[in-house]
Amino acid sequence: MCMEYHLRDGYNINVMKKGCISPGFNKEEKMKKKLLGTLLSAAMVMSLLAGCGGAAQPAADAAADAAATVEDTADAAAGAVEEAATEVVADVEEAADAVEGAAADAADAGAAGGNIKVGFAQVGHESDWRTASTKSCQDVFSAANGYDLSFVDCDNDEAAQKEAVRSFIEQGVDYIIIDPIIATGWDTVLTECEDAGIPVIVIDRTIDDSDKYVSWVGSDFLTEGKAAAEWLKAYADKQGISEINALIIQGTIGSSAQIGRTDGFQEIADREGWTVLDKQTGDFTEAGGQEVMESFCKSYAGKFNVVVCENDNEAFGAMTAMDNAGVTYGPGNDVILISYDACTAGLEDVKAGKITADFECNPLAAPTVEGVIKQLEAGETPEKQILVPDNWYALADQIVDFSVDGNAQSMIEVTDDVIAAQY
Ligand code: GYE
Repeated sequence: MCMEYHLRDGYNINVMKKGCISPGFNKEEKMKKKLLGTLLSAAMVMSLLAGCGGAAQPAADAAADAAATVEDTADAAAGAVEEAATEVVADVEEAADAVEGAAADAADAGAAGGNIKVGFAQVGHESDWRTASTKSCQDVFSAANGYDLSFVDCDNDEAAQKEAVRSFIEQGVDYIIIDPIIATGWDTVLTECEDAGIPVIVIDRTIDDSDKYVSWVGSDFLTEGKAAAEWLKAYADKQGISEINALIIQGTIGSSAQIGRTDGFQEIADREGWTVLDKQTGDFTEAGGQEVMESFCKSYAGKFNVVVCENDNEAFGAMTAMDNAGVTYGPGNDVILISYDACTAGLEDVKAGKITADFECNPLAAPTVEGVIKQLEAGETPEKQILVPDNWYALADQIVDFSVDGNAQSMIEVTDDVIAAQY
C-alpha cells in the first residue's frame, strides 16, 4: 500500500510513502517498453534481410541507430517523469506535515484555552471516603477549571475498571487517572495507555505490578496500620490491659488499602504477641461490616476485646451488629473499637464515645493530582510517589504518646470544630 492514514485530533491526513511509484509513472514505462519492442523487432528483420543480400545492410544499421536513439529518448523522458513524481511526493508530504502541525497546534491551543480531557476510573461508591474523593475530583477537574472530565464509577468491578481505561484511550483523552480497585493485574492495560501516549496518574490505592504510570498520589496505608497498632499498645498499657484478642474486618481483599492496614497492624500484633482471632472482609461497606460482625459475635462471643474495622463504614455496620448482640464498645466499655478514614460521620462517633480511635486517610488528593498534570503540561517531570499526609484522632482521654518506626506521632483531639472542618 502506498497510502498511510495519519489520524490525529480528528483530522485524516493521507500521506504518500517515500519510494512509491505513482500510477501515471507506470503508464510512461509501459509506453516506452512497447515502442522499444516495435523498433527492435524492425531492426532484427532488417539485419536478417541484410544477411541474405548486402544491399540491405545500411537500412538495418539505420534502424538499429534509430532504435538506440528512441531508447535514449524514452529513458530521458522516464527520468524526467520519475523526478517530477518524486517532487510531487515530497510536496504532498510537506503539505501533510504542515496540516498535521496545524492540527496539533490547534489541539494545544484548545487545551491551553481550557479543554484538557481527563478520564477518571473511580473504584465505586462504597463509602463516605469514596464520596468525598469523587466530589474532590469533580470539583477540581470541572469545566470551570478548564477540564473535560469523563468520570466512570466502576462499582468495585475490576473488569469494568479496565474497560473504563480502554474507553478513555478510545476517546483520546489527554490524561487518565486510576484509583485501582486492586493492586495487581495492571501491566497490560497500562502498556496500552503508554502505546497510545496517554500519561496515567494513579490516585489513592497503589498499583503494585507495573510502573507504567507517571505518579501515584495517596496515603501510606502500611503506616496507618502500624499507627493503629502502636496506639493500641500505648493505650492498652495506660489502661492496664495486658491481653489483646482482636478481630479484624478487612477492606476489599487485594486492594492496597486493605493490604497495608492489615499487614501494618499484624506486624505489631506479632511483635507484641497479641492474638488475632479472625480476619474477614467487609468490602469497605457498612452492610459488609455488619454481616461480618454478626458472624464474629456468634463465633467469638465473650472472647474478644478489640475490633479493628478497616474503614468507618464497616465500623458503622459493626456497631449495629454489636448493639444487636449486646456487646458494648468505645472508651470504658467491653470492646476497643478502632477505625480508619476519619470522615465526618466517623469523627462524630469518636466524639460520641463509640469509636475509640480513628486513623485518617485523606481523600482530598485531587488538587495534588492536578498539580501533577500542570507539571506535565509545563514539560516538567513530577515525583513518582507523592504522599498525602494523614492525622490520627481520639478524645482527650484516649490520646497517648506513641511512635511508628521510631517517629513520634501526634494525635488530634476530636471537637465540634474539628468535625465541622472535616470532609
Ligand atoms: O479507606 C475506604 C474506601 O482506598 C483508602 O477505600 C481507600 C479506601 C477507604 O472505600 O473507605
